Amino acid sequence: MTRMTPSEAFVETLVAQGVTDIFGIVGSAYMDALDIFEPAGIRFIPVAHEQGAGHMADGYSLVSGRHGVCIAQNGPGVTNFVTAVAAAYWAHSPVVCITPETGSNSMGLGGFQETDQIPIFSKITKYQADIRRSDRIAEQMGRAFDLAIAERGPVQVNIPRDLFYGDIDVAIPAPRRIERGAGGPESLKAAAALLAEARFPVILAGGGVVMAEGQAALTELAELLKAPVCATYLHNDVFPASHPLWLGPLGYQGSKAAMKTIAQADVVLALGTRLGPFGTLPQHDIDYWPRDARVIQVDVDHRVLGLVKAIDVAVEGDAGLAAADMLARLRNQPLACHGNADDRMAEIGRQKAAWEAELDAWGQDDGSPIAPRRALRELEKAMPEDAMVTTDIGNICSVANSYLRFERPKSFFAAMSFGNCGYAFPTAVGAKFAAPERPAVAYVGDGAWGISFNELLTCVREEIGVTVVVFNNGQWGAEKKNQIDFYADRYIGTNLKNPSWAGIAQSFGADGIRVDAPDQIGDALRQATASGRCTVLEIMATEELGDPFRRDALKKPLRMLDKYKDFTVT
Ligand SMILES: Cc1ncc(C[n+]2csc(CCOP(=O)(O)OP(=O)(O)O)c2C)c(N)n1
Ligand SMILES: [Mg+2]
Repeated sequence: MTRMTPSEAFVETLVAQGVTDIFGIVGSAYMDALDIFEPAGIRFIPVAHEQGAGHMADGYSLVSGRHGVCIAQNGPGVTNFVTAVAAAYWAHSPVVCITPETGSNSMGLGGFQETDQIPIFSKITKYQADIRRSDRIAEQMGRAFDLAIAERGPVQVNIPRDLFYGDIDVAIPAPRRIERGAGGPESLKAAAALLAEARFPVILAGGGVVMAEGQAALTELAELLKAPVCATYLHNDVFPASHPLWLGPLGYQGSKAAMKTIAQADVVLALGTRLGPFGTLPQHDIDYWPRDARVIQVDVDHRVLGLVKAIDVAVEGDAGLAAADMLARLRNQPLACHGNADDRMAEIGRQKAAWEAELDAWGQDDGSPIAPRRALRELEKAMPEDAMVTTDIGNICSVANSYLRFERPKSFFAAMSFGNCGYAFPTAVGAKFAAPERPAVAYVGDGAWGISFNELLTCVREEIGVTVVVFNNGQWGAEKKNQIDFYADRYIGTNLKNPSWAGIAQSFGADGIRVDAPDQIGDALRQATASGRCTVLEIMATEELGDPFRRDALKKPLRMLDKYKDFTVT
C-alpha cells in the first residue's frame, strides 16, 4: 500500500493499464487528475464534442488493440457520450468511458450538472464501476479495464467528483489478461468431423477473427479445405482480397459472388461471428442463407451461439485458436471436399468474375455530377494499400461495401449494427491517432457530415492528417430512398441545402478539394492521403441511390382517417 491522493491512484491505474492517450473535453469535475496526465505520460486529446471523443476511443481501440479511453464533465459532457458508447458496444470495442459524476455530498439535490449516470449506460456497457469510496478507485477501475478486454466491449468508470480529493492507502492493481482457449474438445471434434464430411464447405469469417488476430490460422484452414471465405457484414478486412479463396462480404450491398457461393454450401463454418440478423438479410434479390447446410458457429461469447441462426455445432472459443485446432485435427485426414476441389475453385472463379464484370459495368458513367458507383470504383482503385477506411451510414457509404477490399486486418471500421450517422469521421481520427503512419480515410454522406464535421477542429489543432471523402448528393439519400419506394416521392426532411464543404474545410484551416469529374478522384485521393494534412474531398455526386436499407421493415402506408386518405399508397 502506498499513500497517495485518489487522483494519483486514478492516474496510476491508467498508467498500469498502458493508457497513453485519452480523448475528451476538459471539465472541472476531473481537473485535479487531468493536471497530472502529462507527467504520467498520458496525452489528453481535446475534441470538439464528447460524441467525437467516444468514437475516437472506439477507432483507437480497434486499431491499437488496447483500450480507447474517453472522459468528460459530469452531466452534459457525459450524456454526450451515449451514442458513441452504444456504437462501441455493437462494434465490440474495448472503450473505457470515464464519467465523473456530481459530488456525493450534494447528489439528489438537483444542484448543477446532475443526472443519474449509471442507468443511462446500463444497457450499452459490459461493466460499470460505480465508485462510492475513494479508496476503491484503483481496484474498481482496474477491474473495469480488465473486463473491457475480457468481454470485448465498453465499460464505464463512474466517480463522484469529490472523490478525487483526499488521501488514501492504495495498491495499484496490475492488469489481468485472461488467456483464451480454442473451445471444448467435444465440440471441436464434432466441428472437425462435419468439415471432414463436407462436400462444399464455406467459411464465413467475422470480426472475431480480427480481434483474435486469427487471420493466419483462418487462411491455413481455408487453404487446407479449399473452402471459399466470405466476410460477415462490414468485416471486409478479415481476409485478404487478393487471395484466390476470397469472396467478399455478405449483407447489405455486399458481394454477389459471396452470396451465390454460400448459397451452395453444405457446411458453413461461421468463425468469430454472432451471425447478426441484419448481416444475413437477402440482398440484390438473393435469399442466400443456405437453410439446409449444417452450421458450425465459433465465438468467444457463448450467449450468441445459436442465437440468430439455427446451428449444428457450437464452439465457445477464440476464433484463431479454434481455427488452428480444427486445422490440426483435419490435417492428416481424408477430406471429402478434396474430391471436388477443382470444380469448387472453378465455381468461385466464375462467381467472382461475374461480380467484377457487373461492378465494372455499373462504374462506367463519365458524367458530372459523378455517379456514386463510379466514384466508389475510382476511390477503390486509388486507395493506398495500407489505408484504414471508415464508412458512415448512408446510401453511398453503404454501396461502398461492394468496393472496399483490404489486404490486412484492422483496416476497416464501420458503424456496425448500431448504424449511427456521424460515426465514420471521428472513428477515423481515433484510428489515425493509434497508427499515425497509416493513411486514414473516412467516407461520409453530406447529411452525416453535418453531424460530425465539428471534429475538423480537432484534426487541425492536433495536426492529424485524416482524409474525408464527403459525398455531396444534396440529400439524406438513404432515407429519401424510402420515400421514393414507399411514400410516393413525398420528400419530407430529406433534401439538403449544403454550403461548399470544401470551402468550409478551408475555413477551418484544413484542406478542401471539390471534385466534379470522375477522372479527378484518383489523383485527389492520392494527393490527400500523401499530404499528411487533414483534407476534405467533396465529391459532387448525382442523386442516384442504391437499394434501401430496410425494405424488410417497411410497408406501403395505409391511412384510415379521411383527412389522411390521400396519403395511402397502394
Ligand atoms: C444519428 C442518426 N440519425 C438518423 C439516422 C437515419 N438515417 C440513416 S441513413 C440516413 C441518411 C444519410 O444521408 P447522407 O449522410 O447524406 O448519406 P446518403 O444516404 O445521402 O448517401 C439517415 C438520416 C441514423 N442512422 N443515424
Ligand atoms: Mg447525402
